[in-house]
Amino acid sequence: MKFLDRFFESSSRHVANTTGRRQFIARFGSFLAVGVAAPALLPIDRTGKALAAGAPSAGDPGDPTSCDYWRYCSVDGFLCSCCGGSVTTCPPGTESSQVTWVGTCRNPADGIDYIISYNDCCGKHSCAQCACTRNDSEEPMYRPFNNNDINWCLATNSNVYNCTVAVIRGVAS
Ligand code: ABN
Repeated sequence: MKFLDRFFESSSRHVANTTGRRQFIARFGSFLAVGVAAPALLPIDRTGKALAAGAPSAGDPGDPTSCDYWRYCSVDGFLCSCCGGSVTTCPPGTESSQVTWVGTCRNPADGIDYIISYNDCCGKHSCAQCACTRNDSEEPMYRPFNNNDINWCLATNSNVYNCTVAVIRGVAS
């Protein structure tokens, strides 16, 4: 604490001696503002929040265990909601891929197009339940993030593909 006292005293004196009072207050003010604002600018992993994204406010019609469910408009794989997980959560013992492909699906409840990411859940074994392949807005393999025929279990502990979740990432403009 003494060190801090001495540091602030000497730096305050230095600034006060070499500048005018108004300049000193202005500089001290910007120093405080940076200290308060900086933590807000630090990078934050928002994956958890995105994975927890809930239903659109107008409603989320349909059955997430059915391939007809609106969020699956560009899915290719096994539906995690049939594999012990849900439409947004991986089954216990599996891990969500952080790299993924995205599609745009229209929610029939509000007519809005949403960006959906299809994260593969990785580990254990292939779920092999509720196989679902729909290709709305899918693009060829040379645009991999818009292609659904890829095993995205790449940067995960296991490369074994288990099933796929469909997470709303935002509204398509
Ligand atoms: N992303 C689903 C998937 C996994 C393995 C093979 C093809 C597609």
